[in-house]
Amino acid sequence: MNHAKAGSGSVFRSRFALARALIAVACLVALPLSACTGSAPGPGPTQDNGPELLRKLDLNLTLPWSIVFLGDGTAIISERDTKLIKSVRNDRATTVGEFPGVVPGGEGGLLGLALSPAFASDRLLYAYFTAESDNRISRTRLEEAADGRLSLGAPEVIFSGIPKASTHNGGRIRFGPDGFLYVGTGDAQHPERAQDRNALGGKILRLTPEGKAAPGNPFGNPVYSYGHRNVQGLAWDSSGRLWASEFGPDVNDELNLIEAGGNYGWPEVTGAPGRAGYIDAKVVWPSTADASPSGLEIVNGTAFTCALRGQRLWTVPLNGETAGNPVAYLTADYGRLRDISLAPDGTLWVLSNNQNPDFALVLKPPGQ
Ligand SMILES: [Ca+2]
Repeated sequence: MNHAKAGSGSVFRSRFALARALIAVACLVALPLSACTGSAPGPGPTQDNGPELLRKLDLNLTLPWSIVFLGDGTAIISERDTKLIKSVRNDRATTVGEFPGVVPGGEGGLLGLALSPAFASDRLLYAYFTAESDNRISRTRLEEAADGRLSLGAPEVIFSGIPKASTHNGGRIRFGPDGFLYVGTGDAQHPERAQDRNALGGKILRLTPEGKAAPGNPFGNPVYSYGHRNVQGLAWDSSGRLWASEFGPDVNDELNLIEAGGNYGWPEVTGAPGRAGYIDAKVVWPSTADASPSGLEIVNGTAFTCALRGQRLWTVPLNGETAGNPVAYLTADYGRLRDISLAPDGTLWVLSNNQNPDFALVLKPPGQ
């Protein structure tokens, strides 16, 4: 499970207990509504302006983890445990191929996908996956035959050494508007790694397309931000700000606004306690039973994040650097939701995570 107790010692447990108590008090007396209302959202500005479900695609998927789109609207999907890359055209899924080198286990396996910003010319598909001894990123050409059939070329490992474990493997990858590859990692059950700027666990990394530390990184290494527990979603707003979703421990799932060099607290603090030296989350879901936010997308000033344990789609109105009151949709109607991605036709596709079997929901975002 995503929310296995992370702290193995009493130090962590006591800190969480203290954090819970402080947050409970703060929510009663001081913090703005947005930081406290995740468990019982009231009517918000987007309440009557939410996404509209257009159709459910029974694609017979098995634990899909990530979805990206080619320019022609073809969906490319990873399946965590089967190690398969699948494509969806005309509402039907086809196996493209097995991604080499994947060793599934627990929450690990074939995880995040990203397309090269120059995909039209280089046709490179990037994948973050769990291997024998680590989590790593490979890229491979996504070849297309004259008849339209897709296939995978020979993979090239561009980055390795991200710690793996049965839980907290991170796995989301996405190219930013600056052309660099951002990577969400997890602490892999070693919370202390998150505060070590020279360790790869519990971070957002920023890499060149070839897998080197991107120029301008705050610490002269691959690390872009730190103090994360298990980053699961990455998206940029229309002004180029990076937002990230993250699993909390048994409390305090987070939506964060990411700054280069920022310390997001784990394992010292979670949520938004206002402690000096740590950046507060913009949205805190006090109960992970309501959230466990995974894939993240931002459309027309609204952040959409899929909830696994919470079995719903959360929407959060963004206004500059401020996040408003989260509002839930699809609650418990479709089970666990894993990833969300904007298609070229302006629809939002959501992947389920139920293994019975899994499907995609096609939504019309508000304002489209
Ligand atoms: Ca945090």
